[in-house]
Amino acid sequence: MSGKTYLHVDMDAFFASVEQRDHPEWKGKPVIVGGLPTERRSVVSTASYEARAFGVHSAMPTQRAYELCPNGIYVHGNMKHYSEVSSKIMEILSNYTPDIDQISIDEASLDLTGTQMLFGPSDDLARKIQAEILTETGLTVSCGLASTKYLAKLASEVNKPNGFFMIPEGDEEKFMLNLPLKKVWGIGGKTLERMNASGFFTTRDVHEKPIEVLKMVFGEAMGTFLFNVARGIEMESEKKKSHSLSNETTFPFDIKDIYAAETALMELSYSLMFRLLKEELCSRTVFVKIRFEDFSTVTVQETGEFITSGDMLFEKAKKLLEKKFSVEKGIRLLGVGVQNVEKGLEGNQGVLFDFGEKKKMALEKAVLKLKSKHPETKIQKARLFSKSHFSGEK
Ligand code: TTP
Ligand code: MG
Repeated sequence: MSGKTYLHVDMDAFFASVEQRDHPEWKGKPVIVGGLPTERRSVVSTASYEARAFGVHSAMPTQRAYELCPNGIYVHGNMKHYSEVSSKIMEILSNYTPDIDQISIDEASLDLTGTQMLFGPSDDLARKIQAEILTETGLTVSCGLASTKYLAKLASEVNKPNGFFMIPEGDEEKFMLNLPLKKVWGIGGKTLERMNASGFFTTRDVHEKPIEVLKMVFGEAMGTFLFNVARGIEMESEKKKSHSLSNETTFPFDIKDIYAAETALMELSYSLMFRLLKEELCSRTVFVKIRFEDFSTVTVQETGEFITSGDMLFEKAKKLLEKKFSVEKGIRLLGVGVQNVEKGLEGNQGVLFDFGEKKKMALEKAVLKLKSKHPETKIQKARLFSKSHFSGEK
């Protein structure tokens, strides 16, 4: 097979574990981070494993959580604090490979291929990393090891919390065939319903069907995905073939302040731009996805000239956000993305970009280089706040 080794790292009940660490009297108790039960329409950001035993989980309305777990400890989250803890964890991880992909605030994928000469067998290293994170931060983490990024993520979920699972090379297909359909990452609730309705209940059911049948029943993209995933084949081309790239974040509280929303949007825009530059992709179509506190979701998009810098992406995204923002409706999730992605930023830039944009792009490329060499470096951009027409007080 590929000869590659990926380690997926995912902190256990991250926000709740940080709270339990900071308040030792809460250890072993059901802790629910998010809104308080008295706050109408608030939702659970995450719950400690003790609270999960009552059926409480992320994104559940806090009032429902309270019905299930009235003796739980309900606390507001502190994003800034969790980000700091996250940086510390990412710093530890980056000591073992420069090839690290931070997937979310508490998850990262490490390419450990070739590090065995330096650090020994990867399963030993995974356990060493778990121990180091525990010593340094007082938090537990679950790790998965496999020959693809995708399978390593699935492996990290097998023995959660404080778990470790390795899919030995050659066992990829066997692992997938024993995985319940709902655990297949990429099969959401709606797809699962559709699959069940068409008589697919296990990965084995998928595996038995020829690709043509899967494409016919589920469409070209989903059919191909299912065919590959049931075989444990890395969807190598998935990223390249996918015509959109996006970044989104769920807030621990619903955001009602435009400035906070714009700041989050800026971070999302910049990290998305880094990905575009890294993969040498370009696009003309920007979209912003907003999920409001009542879970209604809107996507607004606009097609224009090629996006050539993080600033440009952010400015466009900000305008789209402004179209849908309302102080009356808190924002639960915010995302920014690009569609109709094309290969070949390099080839296009000469004709498409003016000098100012070129300079900006060169700067961002330099920052990107620095970032990939030193993933621990936090590159932050001072935000020049341009007054938007409804930002009011600032
Ligand atoms: P997850 O890694 O999905 O969850 P977790 O770390 O709490 O639990 P697990 O042991 O299953 O990994 O998300 C990381 C953090 O992101 C989580 O602690 C809180 C936040 N989050 C939300 O705010 N809302 C959400 O809907 C989800 C899924 C996560
Ligand atoms: Mg986690």
